[in-house]
Amino acid sequence: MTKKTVERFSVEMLQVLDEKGKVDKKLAPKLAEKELLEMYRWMVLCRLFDRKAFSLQRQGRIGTYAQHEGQEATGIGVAMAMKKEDFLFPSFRENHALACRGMPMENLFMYWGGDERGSIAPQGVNCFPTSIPVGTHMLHAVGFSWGEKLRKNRTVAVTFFGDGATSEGDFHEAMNFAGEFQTPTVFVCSNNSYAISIARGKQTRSKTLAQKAFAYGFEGVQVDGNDALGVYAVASRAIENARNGKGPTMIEAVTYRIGDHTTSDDASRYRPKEEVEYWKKRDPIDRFAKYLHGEKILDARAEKEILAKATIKVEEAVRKYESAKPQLPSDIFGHMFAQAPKVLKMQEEYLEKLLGEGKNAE
Ligand SMILES: Cc1ncc(C[n+]2csc(CCOP(=O)(O)OP(=O)(O)O)c2C)c(N)n1
Repeated sequence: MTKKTVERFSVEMLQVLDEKGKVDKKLAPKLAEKELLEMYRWMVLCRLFDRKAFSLQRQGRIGTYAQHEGQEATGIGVAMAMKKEDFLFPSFRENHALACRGMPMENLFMYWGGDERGSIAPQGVNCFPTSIPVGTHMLHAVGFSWGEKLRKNRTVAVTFFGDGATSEGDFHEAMNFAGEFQTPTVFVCSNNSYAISIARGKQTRSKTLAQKAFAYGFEGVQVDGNDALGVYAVASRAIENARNGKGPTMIEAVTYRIGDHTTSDDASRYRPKEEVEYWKKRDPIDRFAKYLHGEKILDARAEKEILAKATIKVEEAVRKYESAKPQLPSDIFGHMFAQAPKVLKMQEEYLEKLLGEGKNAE
């Protein structure tokens, strides 16, 4: 009888910028000053967008909203590593990545305001709609990227999902297919420590989430998800590998959701205050600002100016969202099927009739 080890794996964790904003120059990606400032601007803008959306929800001006505060480095680090031709398949916490990829912020407000037209990406903005069902969109990303591979296009599909999504069957089907068919897919798990009230430790006995990739035959890496430079570095490598026929990668970005799960949650009922405080000290934007200050790329005046400009942009998006014409029944029914099933057609006609008669559709 013989006994031998047939497989071993190890998971690397990358951090380029530490909690104090100190950079590891050997690991830092090559980014010009202009690009670093761009990264900072996007993170600031997205944080303002997020806080505004929360406030609009509290005033009844949009519906339920999922905040991404604390996760900006993951969203922006990945989005900036993508090329224009690549496609984004977001979950519901990726307003940062969507905005950075060119989705107008008024569209995002529209979407969260219950207006389906918000999901329509302008021509040339390669973003699939936000997925509320947990994990289903990973399969779309894999199918899409497989198609691109068969067509010999060099497009990469990047999909975001949470730690909780790794417990879904769809995640495993998507990962298995991607591994077997070596699709150009990058799986980005924003491990923000909770799936609503279920802590990461209760989700799976796996030491890391990244290691799940090894079971499907490809690489899984961990990165400090609050370190925009680290995220950018691992995402760039994964995306270029996918583009060059080297197959998929799974990135586990270790981060934290500072806010509630959504505006209909109260995280204080299941999370200790000290834990939130611990993560607030690891804020991705503060850390990046410290780094930029140290490098003399940013000063207090420029910081103020960036904040002021971002405020104007967000307010302008709110104005556009709130001044848009109300949607028509065809906007509500028109986006799922090329040919609507009979039952949907009947519902649309019924709604049109009621509205025509000036009655409340309820
Ligand atoms: C298929 C499916 N099951 C359940 C839900 C309800 N649900 C919404 S968000 C969520 C938790 C998701 O957690 P995670 O994947 O960690 O993402 P996060 O919310 O932390 O970003 C659940 C169970 C859903 N939307 N879709």
